[in-house]
Amino acid sequence: MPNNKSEKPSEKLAENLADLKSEFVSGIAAAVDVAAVDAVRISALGKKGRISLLMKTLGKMTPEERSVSSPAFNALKDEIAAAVEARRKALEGAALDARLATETVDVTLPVRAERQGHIHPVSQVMDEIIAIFGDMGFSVADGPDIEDDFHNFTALNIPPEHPARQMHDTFYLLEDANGERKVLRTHTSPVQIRHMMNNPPPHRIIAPGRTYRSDSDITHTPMFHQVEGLVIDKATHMGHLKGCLEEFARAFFEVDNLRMRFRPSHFPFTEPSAEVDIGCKRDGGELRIGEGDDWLEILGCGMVHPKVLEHAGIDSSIYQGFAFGVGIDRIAMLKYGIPDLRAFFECDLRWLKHYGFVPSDVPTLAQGLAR
Ligand code: 2NL
Repeated sequence: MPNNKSEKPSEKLAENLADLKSEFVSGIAAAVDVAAVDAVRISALGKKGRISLLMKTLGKMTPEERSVSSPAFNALKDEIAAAVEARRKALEGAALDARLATETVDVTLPVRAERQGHIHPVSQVMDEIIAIFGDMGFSVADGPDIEDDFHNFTALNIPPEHPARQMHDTFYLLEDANGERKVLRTHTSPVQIRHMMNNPPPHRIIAPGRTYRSDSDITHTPMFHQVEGLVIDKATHMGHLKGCLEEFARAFFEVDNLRMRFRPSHFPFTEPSAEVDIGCKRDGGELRIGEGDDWLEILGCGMVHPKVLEHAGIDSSIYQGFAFGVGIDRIAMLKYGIPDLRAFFECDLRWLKHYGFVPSDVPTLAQGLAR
């Protein structure tokens, strides 16, 4: 660097500061990370940094010298501080971009097998039942879990003194402002009552859903699942009921020549009423559906009681029909060999992985209900 005596002191100062500046600027430009930028900052602006030391010389200068040096030093200090800040920002931005690049998720990739969720057997069986009855021309109806006394009991010809109404069977809510006590529906029949009241006949519906009874032991849970079916038309008879339920049971249990029998029974909402058994064989702990000469009860059914039709606003001198009710949890256990009902509602992922179904295998009659 030329430094001859002909130079004025101010020129010499300017040249020295320019050298210092270019030294720091190239140091800052060469810094590859935030730590390196910080090292340059400390060497320039830290307590013992070169620029800080220059600032300290101002005190020993004459006022004339200081009036030239002070603005020059401050300008240098500001420029270096700004350059440090700019480089730090750039490096931090680049570091963030690099980190984000390593963390990108390609949402279009297929699900990893070990991360795949499973369809609960209850959901699977509901979908199977909907597929079977859908194929027979039934629609799916739904309604509230919290019901009033009329839709859950009275409309179904269940008299006030009937044991099913009593405290130990039904979950009652607290009295509302009108003194009315709502209930958690004890069956999905109220869905069908509502459907009949809100739509003109004929009717061909199923009502799957959650139901509630105050009952808890190895074969009962306080919340369980049911599907009910209802067919109402001018000439619907017991033969239609038998054909419909035979078709259902054969499709559901996937046994072509399933033996079935209809045993006389009693329900307040049907007359006549029957319980339906299917043929099975019990050898040891194993149950084989469609073989042997044993019987297994799977559902209840009957011709809808005229009083129920009248409660639902249907003229029972013109219309008649049948209804049935199936416990979904129980037939899921039977079909898929699941031993313990209570495990259904424990949300154990290992259980679900074992007994659950692959979401993409949607049940259809054409492709087989479950794979
Ligand atoms: C059973 C028995 C049954 C019905 C449910 C029904 C519904 C209406 C009118 C008449 Cl709206 N009946 N449902 C009929 C007979 C039996 O369920 O054992 N379920 C698990």
